Amino acid sequence: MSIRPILILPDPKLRLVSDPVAKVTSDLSPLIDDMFETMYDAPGIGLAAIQVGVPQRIVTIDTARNDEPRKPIALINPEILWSSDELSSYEEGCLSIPEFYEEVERPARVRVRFTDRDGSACEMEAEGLLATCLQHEIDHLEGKLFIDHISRLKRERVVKKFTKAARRDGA
Ligand code: GNR
Ligand code: NI
Repeated sequence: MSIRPILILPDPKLRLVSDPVAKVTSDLSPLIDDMFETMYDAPGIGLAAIQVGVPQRIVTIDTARNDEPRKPIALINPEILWSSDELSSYEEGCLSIPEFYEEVERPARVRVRFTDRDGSACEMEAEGLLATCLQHEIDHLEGKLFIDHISRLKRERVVKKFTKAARRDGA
Protein backbone atom coordinates (compact mmCIF):
# COMPACT_ATOMS: atom_id res chain seq x y z
CA MET A 1 0.00 0.00 0.00
CA SER A 2 1.18 3.50 -0.66
CA ILE A 3 0.15 7.12 -0.50
CA ARG A 4 -0.13 8.48 -4.04
CA PRO A 5 0.42 12.14 -4.98
CA ILE A 6 -2.82 14.11 -5.35
CA LEU A 7 -3.24 16.21 -8.51
CA ILE A 8 -3.69 19.92 -7.78
CA LEU A 9 -5.62 22.60 -9.68
CA PRO A 10 -5.05 23.52 -12.57
CA ASP A 11 -3.83 20.02 -13.55
CA PRO A 12 -5.74 19.38 -16.81
CA LYS A 13 -6.28 15.72 -15.88
CA LEU A 14 -8.79 16.90 -13.27
CA ARG A 15 -11.03 17.91 -16.22
CA LEU A 16 -11.07 14.44 -17.81
CA VAL A 17 -14.30 12.43 -17.93
CA SER A 18 -13.37 9.14 -16.26
CA ASP A 19 -14.04 5.79 -17.97
CA PRO A 20 -16.45 3.21 -16.56
CA VAL A 21 -14.83 0.15 -14.98
CA ALA A 22 -15.72 -2.70 -17.35
CA LYS A 23 -15.26 -5.54 -14.87
CA VAL A 24 -14.73 -5.45 -11.13
CA THR A 25 -11.87 -7.80 -10.29
CA SER A 26 -9.13 -8.00 -7.69
CA ASP A 27 -6.94 -6.07 -10.17
CA LEU A 28 -8.59 -2.93 -8.73
CA SER A 29 -7.54 -3.74 -5.16
CA PRO A 30 -4.12 -2.03 -5.14
CA LEU A 31 -5.66 1.18 -6.50
CA ILE A 32 -8.60 1.16 -4.05
CA ASP A 33 -6.32 0.37 -1.09
CA ASP A 34 -4.00 3.22 -2.11
CA MET A 35 -6.96 5.58 -2.51
CA PHE A 36 -8.11 4.86 1.07
CA GLU A 37 -4.58 5.26 2.39
CA THR A 38 -4.11 8.54 0.48
CA MET A 39 -7.53 9.84 1.60
CA TYR A 40 -7.00 9.01 5.30
CA ASP A 41 -3.49 10.46 5.22
CA ALA A 42 -4.57 13.78 3.63
CA PRO A 43 -6.94 13.71 5.57
CA GLY A 44 -10.11 13.84 3.49
CA ILE A 45 -13.61 12.37 3.58
CA GLY A 46 -13.64 11.39 -0.10
CA LEU A 47 -11.37 10.78 -3.07
CA ALA A 48 -11.98 10.13 -6.77
CA ALA A 49 -9.45 8.02 -8.72
CA ILE A 50 -8.74 10.90 -11.11
CA GLN A 51 -7.35 12.87 -8.15
CA VAL A 52 -4.47 10.37 -8.12
CA GLY A 53 -4.29 10.49 -11.93
CA VAL A 54 -6.36 7.40 -12.77
CA PRO A 55 -9.30 8.26 -15.09
CA GLN A 56 -11.56 5.43 -13.94
CA ARG A 57 -14.96 5.72 -12.28
CA ILE A 58 -13.87 4.79 -8.75
CA VAL A 59 -14.54 6.73 -5.54
CA THR A 60 -13.62 6.18 -1.89
CA ILE A 61 -15.58 7.83 0.93
CA ASP A 62 -15.51 7.80 4.73
CA THR A 63 -17.52 10.49 6.48
CA ALA A 64 -17.17 8.98 9.97
CA ARG A 65 -15.97 11.48 12.56
CA ASN A 66 -12.55 11.08 14.14
CA ASP A 67 -14.11 9.78 17.38
CA GLU A 68 -16.06 7.09 15.48
CA PRO A 69 -14.86 3.83 13.95
CA ARG A 70 -13.85 4.05 10.27
CA LYS A 71 -16.62 3.45 7.75
CA PRO A 72 -14.86 3.01 4.40
CA ILE A 73 -17.06 2.88 1.29
CA ALA A 74 -15.66 2.17 -2.20
CA LEU A 75 -17.98 2.96 -5.08
CA ILE A 76 -17.35 1.75 -8.62
CA ASN A 77 -19.34 3.29 -11.50
CA PRO A 78 -21.56 5.30 -9.11
CA GLU A 79 -24.68 6.92 -10.58
CA ILE A 80 -27.21 9.27 -9.02
CA LEU A 81 -30.64 7.65 -9.46
CA TRP A 82 -32.60 10.34 -7.65
CA SER A 83 -31.94 13.63 -5.94
CA SER A 84 -34.27 15.61 -3.69
CA ASP A 85 -35.81 18.93 -4.69
CA GLU A 86 -34.83 20.14 -1.25
CA LEU A 87 -31.37 21.70 -1.26
CA SER A 88 -28.77 22.01 1.44
CA SER A 89 -25.64 24.09 1.70
CA TYR A 90 -22.22 22.96 2.93
CA GLU A 91 -18.86 24.65 3.11
CA GLU A 92 -16.94 22.40 0.69
CA GLY A 93 -13.26 21.83 0.22
CA CYS A 94 -11.28 19.63 -2.17
CA LEU A 95 -7.94 17.89 -1.75
CA SER A 96 -7.10 19.10 -5.28
CA ILE A 97 -7.73 22.74 -4.24
CA PRO A 98 -6.00 22.82 -0.84
CA GLU A 99 -7.07 25.38 1.76
CA PHE A 100 -9.88 26.86 -0.31
CA TYR A 101 -13.40 26.54 1.10
CA GLU A 102 -16.71 27.87 -0.15
CA GLU A 103 -20.41 27.24 0.42
CA VAL A 104 -22.08 25.07 -2.24
CA GLU A 105 -25.80 24.36 -2.50
CA ARG A 106 -26.78 20.88 -3.73
CA PRO A 107 -29.70 18.47 -3.36
CA ALA A 108 -30.02 17.54 0.33
CA ARG A 109 -30.62 13.82 -0.36
CA VAL A 110 -29.55 11.46 -3.13
CA ARG A 111 -30.05 7.83 -4.07
CA VAL A 112 -26.94 6.32 -5.66
CA ARG A 113 -26.39 3.05 -7.52
CA PHE A 114 -22.88 1.59 -7.64
CA THR A 115 -20.87 -1.61 -7.70
CA ASP A 116 -18.86 -2.40 -4.58
CA ARG A 117 -15.29 -3.74 -4.62
CA ASP A 118 -16.60 -7.32 -4.41
CA GLY A 119 -18.58 -6.76 -7.61
CA SER A 120 -22.02 -6.64 -5.95
CA ALA A 121 -24.68 -4.25 -7.22
CA CYS A 122 -25.57 -1.80 -4.44
CA GLU A 123 -27.82 1.17 -3.81
CA MET A 124 -27.68 3.69 -1.00
CA GLU A 125 -29.69 6.71 0.03
CA ALA A 126 -27.81 9.47 1.80
CA GLU A 127 -28.40 12.85 3.41
CA GLY A 128 -26.26 15.46 5.09
CA LEU A 129 -22.50 15.47 4.61
CA LEU A 130 -22.51 12.02 2.95
CA ALA A 131 -24.99 13.21 0.30
CA THR A 132 -22.81 16.24 -0.39
CA CYS A 133 -19.66 14.14 -0.55
CA LEU A 134 -21.23 11.62 -2.96
CA GLN A 135 -22.21 14.44 -5.32
CA HIS A 136 -18.78 16.09 -5.01
CA GLU A 137 -17.03 12.79 -5.89
CA ILE A 138 -19.39 11.90 -8.76
CA ASP A 139 -18.73 15.39 -10.15
CA HIS A 140 -15.00 14.54 -10.23
CA LEU A 141 -15.80 11.56 -12.48
CA GLU A 142 -17.30 14.06 -14.97
CA GLY A 143 -14.27 16.36 -14.74
CA LYS A 144 -16.24 18.74 -12.59
CA LEU A 145 -14.91 20.53 -9.47
CA PHE A 146 -16.83 22.20 -6.64
CA ILE A 147 -15.56 25.59 -7.82
CA ASP A 148 -17.77 25.08 -10.90
CA HIS A 149 -20.72 25.58 -8.51
CA ILE A 150 -19.55 28.95 -7.11
CA SER A 151 -19.60 32.43 -8.65
CA ARG A 152 -17.44 33.06 -11.70
CA LEU A 153 -15.59 35.84 -9.89
CA LYS A 154 -14.60 33.55 -6.99
CA ARG A 155 -13.74 30.68 -9.36
CA GLU A 156 -11.52 32.81 -11.61
CA ARG A 157 -9.80 34.23 -8.55
CA VAL A 158 -8.92 30.79 -7.13
CA VAL A 159 -7.89 29.34 -10.52
CA LYS A 160 -5.58 32.31 -11.06
CA LYS A 161 -4.03 31.88 -7.62
CA PHE A 162 -3.34 28.16 -8.15
CA THR A 163 -2.08 28.76 -11.71
CA LYS A 164 0.44 31.29 -10.41
CA ALA A 165 1.51 28.96 -7.59
CA ALA A 166 2.03 26.09 -10.06
CA ARG A 167 4.16 28.36 -12.25
CA ARG A 168 6.25 29.40 -9.24
CA ASP A 169 6.70 25.78 -8.16
CA GLY A 170 7.64 24.86 -11.73
CA ALA A 171 4.79 22.36 -12.03
O1 GNR B 1 -12.13 16.01 2.27
C1 GNR B 1 -13.06 16.56 1.67
N1 GNR B 1 -13.99 17.26 2.39
C2 GNR B 1 -15.17 17.72 1.84
C3 GNR B 1 -15.92 18.63 2.58
C4 GNR B 1 -17.12 19.11 2.10
C5 GNR B 1 -17.59 18.67 0.89
C6 GNR B 1 -16.86 17.77 0.13
C7 GNR B 1 -15.66 17.29 0.60
S1 GNR B 1 -14.76 16.14 -0.33
C8 GNR B 1 -13.13 16.50 0.19
C9 GNR B 1 -12.14 15.51 -0.39
C10 GNR B 1 -12.11 15.62 -1.90
O2 GNR B 1 -11.54 16.50 -2.49
N2 GNR B 1 -12.77 14.73 -2.57
O3 GNR B 1 -12.81 14.77 -3.91
NI1 NI C 1 -12.61 16.89 -4.42
